[in-house]
Amino acid sequence: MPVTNVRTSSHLDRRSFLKSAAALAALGVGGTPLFTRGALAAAPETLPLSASHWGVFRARVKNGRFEEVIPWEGDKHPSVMLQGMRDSIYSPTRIKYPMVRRAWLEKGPGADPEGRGTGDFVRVSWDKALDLVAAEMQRVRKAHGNTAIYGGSYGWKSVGKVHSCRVLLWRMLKLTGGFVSSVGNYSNAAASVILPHVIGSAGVVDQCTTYEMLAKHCKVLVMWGCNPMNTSNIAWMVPDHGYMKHLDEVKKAGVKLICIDPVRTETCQHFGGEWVAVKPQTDVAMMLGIAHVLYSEKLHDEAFLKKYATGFEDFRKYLVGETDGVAKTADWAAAICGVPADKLRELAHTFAKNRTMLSMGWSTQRQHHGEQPPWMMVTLAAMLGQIGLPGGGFAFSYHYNAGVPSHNSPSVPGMTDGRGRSLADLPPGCTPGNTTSYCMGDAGVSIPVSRIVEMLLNPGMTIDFNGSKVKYPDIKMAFWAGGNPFAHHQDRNEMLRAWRKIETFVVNDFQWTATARHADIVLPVTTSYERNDIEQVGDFALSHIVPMRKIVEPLFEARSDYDIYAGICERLGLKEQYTEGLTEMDWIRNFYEKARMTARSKGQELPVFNAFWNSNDALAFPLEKPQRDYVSYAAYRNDPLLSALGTPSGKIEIFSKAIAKMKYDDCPAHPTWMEPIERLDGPTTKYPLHIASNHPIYRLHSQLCGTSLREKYAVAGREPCWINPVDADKRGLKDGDVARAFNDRGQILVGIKISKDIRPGVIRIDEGGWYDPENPREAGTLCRYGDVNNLTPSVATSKLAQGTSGQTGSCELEKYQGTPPKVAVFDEPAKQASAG
Ligand SMILES: Nc1nc2c(c(=O)[nH]1)N[C@H]1C(S)=C(S)[C@@H](COP(=O)(O)OP(=O)(O)OC[C@H]3O[C@@H](n4cnc5c(=O)[nH]c(N)nc54)[C@H](O)[C@@H]3O)O[C@H]1N2
Ligand SMILES: Nc1nc2c(c(=O)[nH]1)N[C@H]1C(S)=C(S)[C@@H](COP(=O)(O)OP(=O)(O)OC[C@H]3O[C@@H](n4cnc5c(=O)[nH]c(N)nc54)[C@H](O)[C@@H]3O)O[C@H]1N2
Ligand SMILES: [Mo]
Repeated sequence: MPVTNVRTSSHLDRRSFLKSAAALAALGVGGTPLFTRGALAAAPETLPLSASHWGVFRARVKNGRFEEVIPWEGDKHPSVMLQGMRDSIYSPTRIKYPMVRRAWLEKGPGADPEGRGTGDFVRVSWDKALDLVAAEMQRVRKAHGNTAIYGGSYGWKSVGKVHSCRVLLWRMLKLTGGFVSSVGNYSNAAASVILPHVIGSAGVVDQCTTYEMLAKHCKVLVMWGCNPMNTSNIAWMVPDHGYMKHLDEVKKAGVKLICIDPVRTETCQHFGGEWVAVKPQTDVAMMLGIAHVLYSEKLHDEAFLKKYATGFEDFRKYLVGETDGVAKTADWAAAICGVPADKLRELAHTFAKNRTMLSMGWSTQRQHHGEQPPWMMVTLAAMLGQIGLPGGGFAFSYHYNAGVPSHNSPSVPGMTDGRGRSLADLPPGCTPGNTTSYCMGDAGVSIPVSRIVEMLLNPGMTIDFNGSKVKYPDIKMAFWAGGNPFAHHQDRNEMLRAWRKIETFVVNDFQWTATARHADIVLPVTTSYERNDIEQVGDFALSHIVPMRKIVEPLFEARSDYDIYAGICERLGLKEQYTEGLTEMDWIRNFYEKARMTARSKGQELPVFNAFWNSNDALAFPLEKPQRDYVSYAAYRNDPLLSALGTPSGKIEIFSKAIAKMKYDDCPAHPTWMEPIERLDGPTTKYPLHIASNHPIYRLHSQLCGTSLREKYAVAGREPCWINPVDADKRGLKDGDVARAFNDRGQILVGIKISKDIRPGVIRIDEGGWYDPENPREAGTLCRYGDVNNLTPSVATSKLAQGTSGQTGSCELEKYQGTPPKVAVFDEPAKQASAG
């Protein structure tokens, strides 16, 4: 998920900035001071500008009500998701008041934990709610210490540097004593832990060779489980949607697109790409088959491997079967991955003969043994020998807005932890294994983020993690802001059992997600449309700084996360330390002024704050040639000594001595095919259908599920389940049917959508559907709407990364007999409706 540190090879000095700024000014598209054209001509008060994960937009406001979303003029490919935003302000699932679960309120912390999710809440005043939270934090800390409070609070909170709610929560929890934190993410945990061992950097947050360079030099672009036309709709900051124009340039240039994916994706369809419908979770076997063809036909680049990589010889022995007696031939691979051996041979020849870019998304590493696909991809690219050449090599972030060139802009800082230490969304230094107290929530413990349920179920247990050990603390209280664990975490029923061990669960949100419904104390927060803020546009493009202007006044009793934590700190005598005496606008101004100073050191003169804020427009930054011509790993290729990689050997590590030393049974020292716990046609797999729990087209995870956008995709009022006609026929299923998807972990209802764009044996149920338990007290109860994480396993990728395996899992489907139960999760909870 979060991409905040974009790395490019070159930084511009002042002179080159001035030169290019002058050139841009001559073209009338930039200059000093920096404003987008026509900025001041906008009518600020009628169409306030703001920004979201779905893009920059203007709001038409009438009588204090947000009536219409108008995509920003600078966004040439606005996301359809923008049209769902308004509903999240006004929907029946809006949390209106502070609420406390009745049993908790009447009988105290830990009472009737099975009753969570039943909706029996009591409305309380803000004063009472904040008193309860502050007192409970003190009680828990006094009785059990700081390590009894979990504040990892993972999730895709709203954009904005000031109201970044997870950071604000950490600031409060650190100031008041400390907490158990988390490292890593659900997005790319496996890749971002393995790749530093292999290429010396996290890979997933590195800029890619620009699309412009691909259009010029690349002949074959392989989208390996990679679908930018869906997943680049959003960004961790604000999406620029620049990828669309660039993708079209690549298409016009005649680059051949090959999509290796169980789904014929939007990207594949748009390009008229060739679809290779691999069996999910078998990509490593498929790549080994291709590697074997390259090796046995001497198509691999020995000189490159010698000069730029280490350990090929160890890998070679495995490839040809000297170590385990199994040659990883195309025929061997075909039997596993379902792609015919001739096709694998053809792919090997195509890759070797043409300038080829291998571009992998992140689904393949969000699987059991998810460390292996990215490692094998780098190995395959190293054998092809094109790494560092324009248009060739490998990439891990084209699906995530990379490849759009980075503008020359200053970064806008965010909140600190109250002791002056930066609290970036993803603290750059907080890589797994970093045991400084700063990364550990100041309580001395931090866990790999997706291990939360394992931690709750096993206090005191020690696990391996990338060469270090983590001992699980005993958690009594958890605080969540800006995430939806009852959507994002796997194996919902196991999770429900684990949650019963928590005595107090506090949730800040603006909507009644399943997480809020399972809380003990629910605090209603403002949406980002009800407050002011500031943000940058384009996680990689970094093209603008955008004022986020308040659109409407807060609804009901909603308060900002900032005000909520200030209120808690006030009760513990720490309000001044928390707020530093600053208001919302003070913080925005401060962050802008810091960016202005950084810009000045680059020779840019930004407008004064008031001019920026009142312009009601985004501030544009120049784009320069070195960034437009960026080629990843060119510096390494040109000078492997001066630009050595950050690995122990300074080279690409196909064999890692560091990993060998760890002696993990589930992560050997070179890329290896290992059977996942479950897979399509796997030797011990019980259920016949693989579940692709992809990222949704019309949502950001669970966000916007409770809006009218649902009408665009829901089938029979449920989350859609894509299925191939062959599999539907076998089960007597028709388009629009309600079906029950089930396995030993859980059961959900889904709406059937028959499509030839999905491989036989695979169904697609996107992650993020709202969990709607029929009987919340009963383990294994039916989810009426279709939260796919009732079916997925919670197994970790391996001891190395301890990442989520959300894209692993298999199930069976059957037509639902009788009248399906009504979906209730999008209704207002009864108690709130009757309150006040
Ligand atoms: N099976 C399966 N599971 C997956 C995945 C998968 O591919 N397959 N993908 C995983 C990935 S990559 C990710 S990143 C996670 C995503 O998981 P999450 O990031 O937890 O999902 P979101 O739905 O974005 O949840 C964000 C929540 O924050 C709330 N929120 C927004 N703004 C604010 C604010 O200002 N203040 C407060 N207090 N709350 C706010 C929203 O209302 C919403 O409830 O899911 C993971 N789960
Ligand atoms: N619209 C939208 N965009 C998003 C998000 C969202 O929720 N909605 N979430 C954002 C976040 S937080 C993240 S982390 C990224 C996630 O980005 P990704 O992880 O790349 O996205 P996914 O949709 O999970 O998977 C991408 C493709 O991989 C394919 N795939 C699944 N399993 C396999 C397999 O075993 N082998 C192969 N070869 N292909 C496979 C899927 O069919 C899909 O086409 O997306 C981001 N972008
Ligand atoms: Mo993610």
